[in-house]
Amino acid sequence: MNKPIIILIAILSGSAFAQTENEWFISQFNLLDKDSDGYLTLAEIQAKPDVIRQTNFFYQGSFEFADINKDNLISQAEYIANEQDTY
Ligand SMILES: [Ca+2]
Ligand SMILES: [Ca+2]
Repeated sequence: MNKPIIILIAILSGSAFAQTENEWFISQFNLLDKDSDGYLTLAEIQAKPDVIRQTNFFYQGSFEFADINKDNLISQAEYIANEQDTY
């Protein structure tokens, strides 16, 4: 009877880790989103070089790369997808 409980704990702790990682990305996103409209503009990103240094935006052309739908805005989903990419 113990086995399902152990598996359940393993699943829960796995998702808890992913949750923590996403929460970190969202907290960084919110720091960058100066007008809190849920999107990052290039100006908003350039305004926070200290935050950007800790993200995947810290290289030339990264804004264009992260902007998947090419609307010149980085949504929270686009931001998280870009941060989850490892180079
Ligand atoms: Ca914004
Ligand atoms: Ca976009």
